[in-house]
Amino acid sequence: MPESAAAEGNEQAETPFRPHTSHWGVFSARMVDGQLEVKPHAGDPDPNEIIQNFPAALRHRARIVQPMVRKSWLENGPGPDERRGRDEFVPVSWETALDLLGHELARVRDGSGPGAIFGGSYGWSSAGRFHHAQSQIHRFLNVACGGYVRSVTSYSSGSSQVLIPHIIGDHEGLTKRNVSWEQIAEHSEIVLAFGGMALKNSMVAGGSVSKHVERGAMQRAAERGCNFVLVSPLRSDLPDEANAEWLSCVPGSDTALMMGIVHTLVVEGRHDRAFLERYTSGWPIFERYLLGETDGQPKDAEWAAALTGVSAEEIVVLARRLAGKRALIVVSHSLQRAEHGEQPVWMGMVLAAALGQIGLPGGGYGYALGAIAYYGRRYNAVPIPTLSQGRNGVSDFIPVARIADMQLHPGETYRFNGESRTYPEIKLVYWAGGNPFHHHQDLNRLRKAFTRLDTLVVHELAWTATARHADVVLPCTMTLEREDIGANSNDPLLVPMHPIAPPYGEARDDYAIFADLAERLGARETFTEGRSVRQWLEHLYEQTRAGLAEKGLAAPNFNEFWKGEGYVLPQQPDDGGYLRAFRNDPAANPLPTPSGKLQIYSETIASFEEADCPGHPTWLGPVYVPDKSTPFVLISNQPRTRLHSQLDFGGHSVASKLKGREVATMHHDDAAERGISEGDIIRLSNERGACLAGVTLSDGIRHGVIQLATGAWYDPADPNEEKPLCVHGNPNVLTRDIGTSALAQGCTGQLTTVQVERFDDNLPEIRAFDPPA
Ligand SMILES: Nc1nc2c(c(=O)[nH]1)N[C@H]1C(S)=C(S)[C@@H](COP(=O)(O)OP(=O)(O)OC[C@H]3O[C@@H](n4cnc5c(=O)[nH]c(N)nc54)[C@H](O)[C@@H]3O)O[C@H]1N2
Ligand SMILES: Nc1nc2c(c(=O)[nH]1)N[C@H]1C(S)=C(S)[C@@H](COP(=O)(O)OP(=O)(O)OC[C@H]3O[C@@H](n4cnc5c(=O)[nH]c(N)nc54)[C@H](O)[C@@H]3O)O[C@H]1N2
Ligand SMILES: [Mo]
Repeated sequence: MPESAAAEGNEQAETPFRPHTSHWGVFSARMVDGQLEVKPHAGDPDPNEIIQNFPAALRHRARIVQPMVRKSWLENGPGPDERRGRDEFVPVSWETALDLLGHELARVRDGSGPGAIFGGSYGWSSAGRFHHAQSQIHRFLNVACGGYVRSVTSYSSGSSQVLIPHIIGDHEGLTKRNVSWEQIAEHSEIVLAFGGMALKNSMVAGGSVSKHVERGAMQRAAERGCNFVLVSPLRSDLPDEANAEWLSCVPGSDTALMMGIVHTLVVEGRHDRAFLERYTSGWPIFERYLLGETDGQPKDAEWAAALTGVSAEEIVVLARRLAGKRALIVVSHSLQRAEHGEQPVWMGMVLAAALGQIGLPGGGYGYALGAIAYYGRRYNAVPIPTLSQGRNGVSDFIPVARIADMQLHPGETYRFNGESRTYPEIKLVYWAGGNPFHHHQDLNRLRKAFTRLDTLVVHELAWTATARHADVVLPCTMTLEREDIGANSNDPLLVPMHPIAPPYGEARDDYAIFADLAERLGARETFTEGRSVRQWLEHLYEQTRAGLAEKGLAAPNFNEFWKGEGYVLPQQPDDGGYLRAFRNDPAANPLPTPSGKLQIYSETIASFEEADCPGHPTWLGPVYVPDKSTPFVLISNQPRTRLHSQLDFGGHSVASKLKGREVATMHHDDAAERGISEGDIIRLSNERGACLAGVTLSDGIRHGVIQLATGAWYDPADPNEEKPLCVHGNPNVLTRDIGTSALAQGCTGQLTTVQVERFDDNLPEIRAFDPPA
């Protein structure tokens, strides 16, 4: 056979790449000789390498092969049990697993009522509008069990979500329809970013993202002459392309720094009095506090310098540089994921208001810009497909990060957003699409909390620590093993997500699992509405198609859409959202706050009388103060090589580890003082627990600070101990399980204090990715 014919023959036999999407980007994939190949979407200017976790993950031994039931639960029935997370598992058939679980759900539902089921099931699960695990589990619990205790707010923005409606208005609008990357590229003169806008973070978007635009936008802005100033303990929180100045600050001190800047503006008469007068309420009360008239302490640059580690001179110069410019103040989510996390969010708004820039293109307050790729973009003009979740018959809820408190303190009261509430008595917890052993703080406490239940059910694609602590473990498909529609309300590309590989082992779709369970609870028809998966996709697609048709736009039918590479939806104008409208005409477009203005003082919040969240931004003293036994501040931020804990066993994530462990960053000098060198294994510890990590040394981190990203799977050396050493590097064995304040009760996982030592003992084996024996 001539060579060219052979080549042709090969080409014909080649499996085509087919489109799919993920939280980390649109891509296409195919299987060749049992190996998965992925390549990023051709239209993406700056693809995210996290998609490279898929190939090794797809058939990894960490995947769950078949349904499993915990031995003691199987033998003794449901009930509180210390052995959760330490016990053996018994493989069972799907039939048996679903019979047992259907029976248990009926027992709890009929015996204690749906209010004894916690179905918050917080977590990012996978992209795909139909197989979205949270939508599936909530729909199932509503339809088949009469509802569930839910969770409100998120680990991402637990304090800002409660605070912002009191002081500005709609949280979603503030983050998603406000200052955009297009405006920054064109208009901003100075961008002051507290916590930065790290590209590692904005590479991710829940649902899908077809174009990663952040790097390019910062580069264009910098080339035009826009100045970026980064306030962070880590220099890498802005990309090289931003050409930023770096102000290294003490973690947790941003509120003081902002106050020092505003104080300088005020005493030098550089604040925008007309703006404050017209668009804000409560400034005079705050100004008295700022100037020290109420507490005897002026919040001046000298005062701020002592708290923040940024010199008074730098603070004064920065204040002068900001005044009169098209200035954008950015405050990252991370700042509010710490005790008193409400304060920097509120004070950031006050700083932006004092500069008078709120509502102008490229200026004002870009809260959370750069944290995720759905901020700073345009909204779609038509609805994206959404699965209806039905009606929840239970009104009770908890703030999401109070999950361990709920289980450890049933019947006790707590404060939340001005209310005194009571923790419910939960018997059964059901999780699909989240990993509390990733997201929650003080994991040794969480382990204890999970011993108190009758039953923990987990749907997972792999043996996470959460799955290991469950009584019933049901293996679910990975996104690549099913068909779906990918979309995000801030990304124009609607993606036909084709199945690339058959399900692993006996794994089934969450939908199929819930449908069979619903049958056992007498609700199959209501749950499935008689539709197959493909019929559901057609049904959901119709929402978007109808939206397009209504606008008189070409609206391909499902089959045409399915055959294509993705359909580009129309988007709304980049109009600055409600803050621009408010600025242009505050009488016609008041903010949905009690005063209709930006609330520098909030009577409502003041009336709650919470000592840890007074009526205006307040410096409540440093929280994360190193001492002799814990001399370092630990930053546990988002990981660069994966999304949270997802596919930690994938190739890209594993390649970033050192001797199989997560890598921490510390300053050269701090390391030298402790005899620690590049590439060593270190032990981080405090009163709550300890973990091992690899270490890399840098001068891009502040002295006295150590950084260890989240996401390494919890891997206890000896699970029978009360506070076992995590040998893999999960920082949540160290973080404290306490709310941001009585106002918001948000997650405080970002910061804590720790001891750091070189680890010279024999290195314990990593077993996080081995299935249980
Ligand atoms: N210390 C500290 N802790 C933190 C943070 C921090 O800054 N510091 N950040 C917090 C933040 S912002 C967040 S959002 C949380 C994130 O916490 P999570 O959202 O809980 O973390 P993920 O690892 O994304 O968990 C998703 C899980 O769903 C599984 N999954 C994926 N697809 C499917 C599916 O189709 N079906 C089912 N059943 N399961 C699926 C994955 O395997 C994974 O285990 O973590 C928080 N925790
Ligand atoms: N690659 C990747 N991207 C992600 C995620 C992921 O898991 N992986 N998770 C996504 C999710 S769910 C969310 S909510 C967002 C989270 O967005 P963020 O919460 O903003 O992200 P983090 O990486 O936790 O923190 C950003 C930076 O804040 C800095 N920082 C920490 N404490 C302080 C402080 O007190 N002061 C100052 N000035 N800076 C501080 C840290 O150096 C850190 O790198 O990220 C999203 N993007
Ligand atoms: Mo998040």
